Amino acid sequence: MTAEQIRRDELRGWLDGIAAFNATPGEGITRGVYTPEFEDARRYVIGEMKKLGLTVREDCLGNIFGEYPGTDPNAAPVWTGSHIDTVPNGGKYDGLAGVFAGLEAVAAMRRAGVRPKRTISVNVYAGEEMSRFGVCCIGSRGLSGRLSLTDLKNHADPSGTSLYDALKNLGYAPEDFDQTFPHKAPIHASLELHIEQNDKLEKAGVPVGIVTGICAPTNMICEVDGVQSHAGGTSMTDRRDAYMAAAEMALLLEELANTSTSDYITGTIGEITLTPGAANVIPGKAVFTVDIRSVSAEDKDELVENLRAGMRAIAERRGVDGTLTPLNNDAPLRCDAHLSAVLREQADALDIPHMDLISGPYHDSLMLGDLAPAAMVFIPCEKGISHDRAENIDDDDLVKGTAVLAEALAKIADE
Ligand code: HGY
Ligand code: MN
Ligand code: MN
Repeated sequence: MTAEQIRRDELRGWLDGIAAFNATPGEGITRGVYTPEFEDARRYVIGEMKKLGLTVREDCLGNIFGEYPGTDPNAAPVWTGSHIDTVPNGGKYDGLAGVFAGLEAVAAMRRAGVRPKRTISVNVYAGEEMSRFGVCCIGSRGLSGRLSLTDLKNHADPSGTSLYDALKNLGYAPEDFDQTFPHKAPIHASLELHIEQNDKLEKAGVPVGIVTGICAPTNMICEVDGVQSHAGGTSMTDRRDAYMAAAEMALLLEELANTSTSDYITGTIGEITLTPGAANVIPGKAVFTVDIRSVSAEDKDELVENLRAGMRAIAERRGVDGTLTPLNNDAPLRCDAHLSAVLREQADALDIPHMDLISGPYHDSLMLGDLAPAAMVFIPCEKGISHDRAENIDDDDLVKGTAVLAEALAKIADE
């Protein structure tokens, strides 16, 4: 499949078509996992898979498997695909580019009469983004064995609805969880196309990136308990201000990430809630999220340890209580060297420039690396913007990335 054989308009049509399933029209894309928009988007993808003649399977977490059968049904399959859920007010391409690139890759094979030995399954993994249930990569985490039935029952959204009950209410059968997860049949390889979500490819003027390593998240919730009191009646020396303590802890996180010697490490606080949340009341409580990423587990663990110690010292000095509760602490993934070499060879054969890079964002491939050798191919996104309504791609880059993915899938599926 050369780039000319990849249908640019079909890819654009799918990306625009699925964008209709959105809770915030005109304000970016909001399609949280297990919401009505998500379920509509799942039905849309299943419909497009069936139009391509794929055999479609689903599981009780809402993962979808669109299978392009190989000539040897007993050979371990090759997986590709990504996610269709989004962050609030996010973009049109995070995850989606990989799902539709996978569909077009197998469609191009079918049009070219290419039927490899191994079945190629184009997958949609449910709930890749950090969800309202406080867990990310739900579908791929389940497949990899890092999620249990107990987790389904323990993870709940702010209304107190457990992930288990949310699945039941939608007609899934989470009671079958242990029969399905972790995925037991062997997988030969996993390849995922994704937008870079950074600006290295764009700055280098290169249309394709080969991912050498995927950073992994450590997500935690920090609760600071101080003393709620009057904003005017309490002197500055008498305060036990939960927010100011949280703010100092936030600056500590930033300083630790900035001064780390790691190849790639980030620290982010994306959400904070103050109680009671009134302009003339010193907050008695602050609850905030901590998101730490690194391509090195050791560097991440070291930052977490230094953060814990620093937070304790801040809490002591300010007379507040602080707790740091871990949600997940995932291991980074070094992408498979052989699969990455095949991707580079196919890009060279297609005369498509490429470069290696690390992925700061995590992806479903991080979990799938537990099941099979995994590799990723990136395409640029405009100014590196992602997780924002301004997220944008050049369709020519998506066509090139899809051609590289298609050629690599066909070759790997014939191994
Ligand atoms: O947050 C991430 O890295 C991914 O986009 N969910
Ligand atoms: Mn994302
Ligand atoms: Mn993504």
